[in-house]
Amino acid sequence: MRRKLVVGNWKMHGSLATNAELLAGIRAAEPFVCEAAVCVPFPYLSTCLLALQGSHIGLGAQDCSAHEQGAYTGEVSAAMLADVGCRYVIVGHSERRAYHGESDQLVADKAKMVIGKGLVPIVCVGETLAEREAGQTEAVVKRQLSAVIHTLGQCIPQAVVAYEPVWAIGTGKTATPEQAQEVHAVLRKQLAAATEHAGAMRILYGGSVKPDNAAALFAQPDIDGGLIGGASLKAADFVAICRAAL
Ligand code: G2H
Repeated sequence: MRRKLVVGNWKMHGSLATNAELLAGIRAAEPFVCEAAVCVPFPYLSTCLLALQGSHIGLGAQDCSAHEQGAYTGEVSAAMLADVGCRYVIVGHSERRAYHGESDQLVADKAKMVIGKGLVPIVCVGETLAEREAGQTEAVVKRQLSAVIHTLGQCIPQAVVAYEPVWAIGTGKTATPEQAQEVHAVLRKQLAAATEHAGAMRILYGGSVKPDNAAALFAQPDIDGGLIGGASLKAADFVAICRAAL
């Protein structure tokens, strides 16, 4: 039995004032049946951790360096994220792959670094609209996950996978529960070929998840929760999505 996980990905949104209000709103609705976490911008990690004291809501970051430490101006290491109290780190979000040219191997290296520091990587995979229309969805997500499987080796069960079809991100177009389940089943099968623990691994869906579509997505057998962007910025919406994850 996998406990569902709902993760807010705040992206580049928020301020000290709005973050405090948002977290207070979410905390007021605890406890949740699912596990919940928020992945916040780097400058707000420590204040959000303080705001979450005594809560079961986990804290995460949205990216990290693949390097251990050193002369990498502007980068943030996985060790630093562990040091400031993170539990999760999103790696390979399609916005990182698209705007920062992150390769499958770089994403896999980041995931390895995250695990090495005792944190949980949320590894994102997903196809673009052009790839879907060309019938390449399965090949693309398998290629992206394959790099992670090979790089993590025996550690693969320590990762969370997130399927985020790029055409559904922030567009209001959600994959239907059936479309999402189809890809999740492909990913589960690929994980099963690599580890006997695939049945215990969580595969999240991300891409325009809202209070009104969350329950149907989360009811699919291989969908173990969600990575939530826009709807995680409103406490009422994020809480409703957490409550839909049973
Ligand atoms: C996909 C998702 C969060 P949104 O990027 O990772 O964002 O829910 O706004 O589509």
